[in-house]
Amino acid sequence: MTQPAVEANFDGLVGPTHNYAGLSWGNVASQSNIRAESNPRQAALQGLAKMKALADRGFLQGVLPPHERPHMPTLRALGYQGSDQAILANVAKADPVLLSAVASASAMWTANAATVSPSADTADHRVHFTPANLAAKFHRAIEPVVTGRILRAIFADEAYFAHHHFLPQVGQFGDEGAANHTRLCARYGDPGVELFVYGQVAFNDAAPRPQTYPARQTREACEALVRLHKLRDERVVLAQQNPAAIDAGVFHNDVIAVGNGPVLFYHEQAFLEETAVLDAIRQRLQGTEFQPIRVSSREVPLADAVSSYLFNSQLLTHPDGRMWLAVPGECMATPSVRDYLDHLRSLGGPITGVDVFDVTQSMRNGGGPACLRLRVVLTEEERAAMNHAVWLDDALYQRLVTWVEGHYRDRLSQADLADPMLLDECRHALDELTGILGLGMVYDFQH
Ligand code: SUG
Repeated sequence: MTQPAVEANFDGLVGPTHNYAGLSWGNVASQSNIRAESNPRQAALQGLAKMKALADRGFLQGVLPPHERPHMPTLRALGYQGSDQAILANVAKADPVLLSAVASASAMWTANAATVSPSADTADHRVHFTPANLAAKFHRAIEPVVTGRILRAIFADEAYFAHHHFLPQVGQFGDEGAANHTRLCARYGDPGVELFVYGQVAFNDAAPRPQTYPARQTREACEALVRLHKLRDERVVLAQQNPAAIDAGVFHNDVIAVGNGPVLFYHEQAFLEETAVLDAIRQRLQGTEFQPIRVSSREVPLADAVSSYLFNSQLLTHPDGRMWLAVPGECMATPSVRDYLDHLRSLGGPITGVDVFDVTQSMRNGGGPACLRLRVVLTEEERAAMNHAVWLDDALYQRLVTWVEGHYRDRLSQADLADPMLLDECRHALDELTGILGLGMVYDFQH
């Protein structure tokens, strides 16, 4: 007996240290904006505006908090000693790249926070969460501990929610979370097909893999997630990403494909074995009609898909049943993509509306609308059992805008990351935020 469920989107609130450090080899935008000045206040307000617009449209919208940055416990674990002030001065001099890494606001991209399996798919009928280990990049590998604490603080009731430790933090089990995971289903509350996409098979040197850029997710990690989340094999598809796409800058599958309900919107160069992937999904969806929407390279060249982030859009089902695509503004500045979106709207379904969002501050680091959100499908009982303070309504939106305006700087350079005042500002802001969101003490500095 399936229970009705809804999909909630939990967006990462951009942190006060949002900056451009060029830390992500393989992510073209991060590389091209290295050392540009950022505007953390504008970044956070852009993210909040997107959340508010989607909440106003009737979508269920939650908020996940930023992490504490610069992360002093990481610097201490690496041997830096003395007061926070002395450590910041020393690391800025000795290793400015390390300082940028521990100061990154990258936890904002919550599509990389965790993999989430709804209770309709799991053998014990609980919602399963595994924080992503983000082993491929040092600045991201320091996220999963606090991500785990935050998810437990929000989804605390073990009768409904199961939390796993993140996978071993080595490349062979590299896991980037929901960015490489899509769920296809008829209605959200029905058992779905979980599609896991990996960039390489770690324990087989002969298997195809990208030549230039790293494949961050492995098949071995996907297989572990399937076991941990107690998914039924006949409801799971494991697919390899096209290595050539990774080498063209598609560092996560959500830069080239997005699924929702029975629809998979994808570029023809997304998968290594396109036909086999589609066949497997179709077969496992059983009675449900699978609706792939394939975009060809002739319609949208791969380079345009990467620069516009067309596929990093949010594909959402409105409570009235219509499907919406929430695209980044960069799509409108890319002629092939703009033309394609006109064509898509003229098809008369399944995607009936397109909304454009300005998230340029995040886009300059390679994070589009879909990177900024973690999807969690929840039944009514599960919603009743969780922390309600994280739902974005008018009051929380106003409160968070005031909070951002009171605590965030409007310009930040790499040199500013060593400013001890920034560390203090960040701690004050986050201490207040845990109160607003009812999270308790999730940060190291609070202990
Ligand atoms: O991991 N960028 C992030 C972007 C993550 C996008 N997420 C999804 N596609 N779901 C990354 O590459 C850049 C940070 C810097 O260079 O300052 C960064 O971490």
